[in-house]
Amino acid sequence: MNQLPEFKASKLSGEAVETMIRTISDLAGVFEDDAAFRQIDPGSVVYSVDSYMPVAPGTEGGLFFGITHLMPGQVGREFFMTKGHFHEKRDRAEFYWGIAGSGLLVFMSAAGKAWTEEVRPGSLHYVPGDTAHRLVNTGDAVLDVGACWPADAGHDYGSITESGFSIRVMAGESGPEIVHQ
Ligand code: M6P
Ligand code: ZN
Repeated sequence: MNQLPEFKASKLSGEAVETMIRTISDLAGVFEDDAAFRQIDPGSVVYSVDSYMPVAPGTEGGLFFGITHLMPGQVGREFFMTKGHFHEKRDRAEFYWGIAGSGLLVFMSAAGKAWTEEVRPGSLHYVPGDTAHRLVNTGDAVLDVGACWPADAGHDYGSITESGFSIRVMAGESGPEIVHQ
């Protein structure tokens, strides 16, 4: 029998668990400060995602489970963040929950209205359908965040790649600042 996946502390393990790594070079065009971006080693890991996908992607009614490990860091004044996405099937929702570290979850409606929720150990976040979502690590430790999403949600990165989110999270004099675009 296959070893079942195990979720302990912030680690997801087991032979069915897949790991995806995103380096700074995978995030070209995401951060505002291009000069600062070019100074970072292209192979630097910004985040990894461990996922357990018990059914094939696209399976209606199925669920996926993942943990994102987002490194602390900045590109210029802007905090490290995930690419962020809408779901390909736009009405699909998702749960995120904070496990370790501190940060913000940025939401954006299809009309471009953005808002945030604070992510900390134990925080629970419902991402409604038709809403883009991105994690930002505003702390100095790894931000570990769990996620559960429908197997047929898919990822739509296109509109984010084109126009980004309507807010950015930057390091200010006295903590994180939300800058409207
Ligand atoms: C969470 C889930 C995944 C997503 C990952 C990284 O674990 O939402 O579906 O892939 O975060 O986010 P992104 O795909 O935006 O890089
Ligand atoms: Zn999602």
